[in-house]
Amino acid sequence: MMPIRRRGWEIKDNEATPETVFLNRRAFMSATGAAAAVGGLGTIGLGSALMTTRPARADDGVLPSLLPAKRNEAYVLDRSLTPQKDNENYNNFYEFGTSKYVARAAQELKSRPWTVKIDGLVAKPLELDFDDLVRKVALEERLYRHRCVEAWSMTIPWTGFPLAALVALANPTSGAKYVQFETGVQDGPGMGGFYPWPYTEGLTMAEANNELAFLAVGTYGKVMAKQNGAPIRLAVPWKYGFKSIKSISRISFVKDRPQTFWEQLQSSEYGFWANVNPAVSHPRWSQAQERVLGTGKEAPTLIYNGYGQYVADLYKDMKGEQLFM
Ligand SMILES: Nc1nc2c(c(=O)[nH]1)N[C@H]1C(S)=C(S)[C@@H](COP(=O)(O)O)O[C@H]1N2
Ligand SMILES: [Mo]
Repeated sequence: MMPIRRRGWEIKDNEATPETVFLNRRAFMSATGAAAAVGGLGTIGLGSALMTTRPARADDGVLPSLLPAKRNEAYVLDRSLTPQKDNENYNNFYEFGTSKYVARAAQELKSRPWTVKIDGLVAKPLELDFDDLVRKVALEERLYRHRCVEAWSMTIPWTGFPLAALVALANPTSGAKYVQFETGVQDGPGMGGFYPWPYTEGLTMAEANNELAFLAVGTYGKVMAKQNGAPIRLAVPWKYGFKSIKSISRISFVKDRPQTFWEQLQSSEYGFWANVNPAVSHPRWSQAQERVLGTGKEAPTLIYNGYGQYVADLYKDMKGEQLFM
């Protein structure tokens, strides 16, 4: 049940989803019938017919006219991009179910019209219409690695803009020490049970202003597929994937460190910092290696997922914190 190393695509899906395994055990332990919340496990495979690249949809708004955005060549990779079909057909989006095959279910997400509410410790709370927001910022493409805490990885061409640009728009007061993100998915078919919905995440102000922190609105030069977190999601590539919250509808500037979705579920396994580190094992598996999706191969995991030159300084005075969990 607790594989230390897993091999490519040979493994069964229910072994490839440690986050699910944890939740499933909780469900079995629960006397309240919450097992229904992980009912998706029983249907693995049924929803797995591949979603193919979609044409622009009627509800895509202004974004298609701004794409493709120019690639920012500063962010280089040492591996090839994950095939788009893998990126769009092997997802974590618990609001739509615990299986990896939620692409079809996620098409129910109503991603337009969409507003991002900005509140908390700011000069003036804002409600930004998604179309207005993407017109206001300078979109660019960045190639980033993505490392899930479950020991698999992808390499993704995102289109979006630096989170720092949104922080500047928000104009937080000096009392703001953290940024909290909340997902706008209110009634996904996977929601219910013991999960602390809505999905929330958080960063320090310094992390949010780091040049790597990115708000993505597109992938592979196109409008982002719904299963990847349309219309706007975070990409913080030096942290485990669960920090990169999807379908954001609220960003709050706060004084105290926010409690995140995963922290509330199991803080000893999925903490606030969640920086990638091959030397710090998850309590139930090693983080030394990763399955590089689309290749059938494993590769060594890198400290800060290879982004130490950008982010290591953020943590140099935080020795007492659980930075890698
Ligand atoms: N709202 C929301 N955001 C989420 C998740 C989720 O279940 N709900 N899963 C996270 C996890 S665990 C990962 S690995 C990535 C997966 O993103 P992808 O499916 O686009 O590869 O999204 C993250 N963001
Ligand atoms: Mo993940």
